[in-house]
Amino acid sequence: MSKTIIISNRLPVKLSENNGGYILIPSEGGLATGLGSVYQQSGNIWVGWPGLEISDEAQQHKITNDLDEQNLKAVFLTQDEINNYYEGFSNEVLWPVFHYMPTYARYQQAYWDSYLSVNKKFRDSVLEIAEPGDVIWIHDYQLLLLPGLIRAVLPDVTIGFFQHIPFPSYELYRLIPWRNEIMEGMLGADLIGFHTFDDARHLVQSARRLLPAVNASSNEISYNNRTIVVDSFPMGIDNSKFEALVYSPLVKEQLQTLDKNFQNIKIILSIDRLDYSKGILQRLQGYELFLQQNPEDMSKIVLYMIVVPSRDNVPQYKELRDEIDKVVGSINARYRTIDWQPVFYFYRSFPVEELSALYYKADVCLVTPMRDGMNLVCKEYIASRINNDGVLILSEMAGASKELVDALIVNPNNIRAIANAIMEALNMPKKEQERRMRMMKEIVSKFNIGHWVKLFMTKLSEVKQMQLSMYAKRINNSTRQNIKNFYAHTRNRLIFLDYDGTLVGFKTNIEQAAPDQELNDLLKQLSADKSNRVVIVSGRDPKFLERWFGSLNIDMISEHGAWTKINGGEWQSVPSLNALWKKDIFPVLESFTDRTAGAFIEEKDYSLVWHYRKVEESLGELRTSELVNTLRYLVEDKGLQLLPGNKVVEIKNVEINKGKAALNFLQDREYDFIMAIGDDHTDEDIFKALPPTAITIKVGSHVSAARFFTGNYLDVRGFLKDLALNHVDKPMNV
Ligand code: GDG
Repeated sequence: MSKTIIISNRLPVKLSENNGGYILIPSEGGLATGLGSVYQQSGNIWVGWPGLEISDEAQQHKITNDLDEQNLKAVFLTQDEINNYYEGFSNEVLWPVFHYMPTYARYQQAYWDSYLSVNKKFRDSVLEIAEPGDVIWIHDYQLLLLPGLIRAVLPDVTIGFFQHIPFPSYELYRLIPWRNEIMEGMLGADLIGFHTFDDARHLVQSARRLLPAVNASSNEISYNNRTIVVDSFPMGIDNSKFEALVYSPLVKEQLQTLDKNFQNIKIILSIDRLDYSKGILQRLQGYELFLQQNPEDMSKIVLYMIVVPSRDNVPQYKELRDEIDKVVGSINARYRTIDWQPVFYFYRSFPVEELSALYYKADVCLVTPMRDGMNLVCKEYIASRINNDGVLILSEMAGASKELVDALIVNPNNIRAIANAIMEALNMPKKEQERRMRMMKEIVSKFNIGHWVKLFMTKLSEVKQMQLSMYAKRINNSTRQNIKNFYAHTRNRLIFLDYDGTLVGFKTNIEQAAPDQELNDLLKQLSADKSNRVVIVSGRDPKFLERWFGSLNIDMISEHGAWTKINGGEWQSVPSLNALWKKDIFPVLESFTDRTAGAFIEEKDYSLVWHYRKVEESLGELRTSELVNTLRYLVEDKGLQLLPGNKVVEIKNVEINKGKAALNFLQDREYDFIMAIGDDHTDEDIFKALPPTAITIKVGSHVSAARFFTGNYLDVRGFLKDLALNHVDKPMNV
């Protein structure tokens, strides 16, 4: 039976030394709770690092057995790996760049080497248990290479990947020296999830710009003959746990102390791990500005600030900690009175009951990261507000701001805006607090952690289904064999072959797409068979086709059907075509070409083509959509057709159509084998025009009227070679 394997850098338990041995302490984190329902089911498993270096083999063995009972599997890491893969590449390269702080990044080769080798270590551990029908869900930036590494060994396995931190825009991502390897690793997944749509959009754009083999439309990427879906799945919390905590005796006790210590004082709460992405210093500045601007409010409020220690052996973190100490010290020194101090600062972690009491007690929660994938603290605050009061001030740079729109949203760099938001929060009428809090609670409770897991898993299985339905059309070995057998038993064959993208790859320079020796030999071989009538159907002009195929025994359709050449005769054009319209359209294309470096116009007898294959991608797309809008009405008035294609926009007479041209070939003879292969949407006209028994094959995409599809021009060549060899196994119908 198939199983689900969850993989993350850390297991949902932590090893802790205890009397010379070890004990396992369960994690209280939201992810562990949410995925508990998945990995604890019999047969399923969670793979990860247990959080401590264990070098002794006997200990490793014992821990492995203990973990096994809880459906957990450890990947043991050495201190060197922890330093280079985890602290190094993950936290000193990926973390700063993905949080838009590239100046903190240290691109060291040793970090990368270790990152690659540890990802391989995780792969090997997974391969010990994974089987082809399994569902694998990989988490976060420490394991970006893992989807690709597993895919290389188990090509059909289902892989989901979720990244908990932001994915930056291309301009940031491209800074990483190993950006292509990382992108290829991620694209090993079937479904890639982020907290926000912006992150998803950034990944799709980086993939398109970095990997030439990537084709992408909205949130679908087609790469290496697979379709990968990229989507947003905003993660939630275990809201009922936080609601229930407020009623627990331990929390009640904490509340009594807080009530006693902060009588008639409003608490502004701030909780973060020590990190430069959290905007802690700017928050303090905002608070200080508020104090300066509202001296009458002093002594009625405090900032209760918890910073949880993290990575403070790393110089940048140590500096940040020292800086926070200094700023807090300075604010307290400047504004404190004999019975009041403005900032209560704690540099340590707290038991969850104390957090719960603080969430319940705080009048305002101040969450202003410079960048945050989601931020769960703000959701925990909302869940703990059982009386529906309190105000959340939230940075627009946190993923959570996309959902919690009823918070007071601030730009964390805008110190004045933070000060003003504090002012607004402290003075907000109860009714307004309640209105906002109720709306936010609805979201936090509906989109909770269980819902998140369900949404992701459901989508993952839908993506797999979608891929399978594509595979039904993909030319697999058995379809290929059937077509070969059919071919071998027929004697009157008509074969339509598109040229660019079907028989040769896509070239930046259109003149470069000349046929090579292999293709020439193949076409010669195919056309030498007396049973075959081979027709090249292209958008190219007659001159180009004549130059490269004129000497072969093949027929040709050029300019998408405007011209035809049969049995080595003269080129014939479709009767009554006119090209007078070109003089009106040409100047429009020219004005776009003048504004767009790299663009050029190709003039054919009965069509004009605006090419942008050499233009910077996004600019090319922008100009094309402008061009299409500009020409739309002009083209209709003149009875023309506008055809956006692969890095081109073509304008031609409506009567010209590859399908119509192809049908002419069917009139003079009876064929027992008809086949058409093409890659762009002008070929769709042929696929639709041919009888349903024809073998129609789309190259590079499954969205087509064709019956089958195949990956790229190399697959087409291999397939045609196979046919030409004409090997017969057994007769079969296709
Ligand atoms: C990544 C992304 C994304 C904090 N202090 C204490 C404590 N906490 C708990 C909070 C909360 C969690 O830590 C912090 O929440 P984050 O949202 O920052 O989560 P991370 O795992 O650090 O970060 C982030 C998240 O993944 C989920 O995808 O939201 O953007 O960076 O749950 O309650 N818990 C206890 N004592 C503390 O002192 N017990």
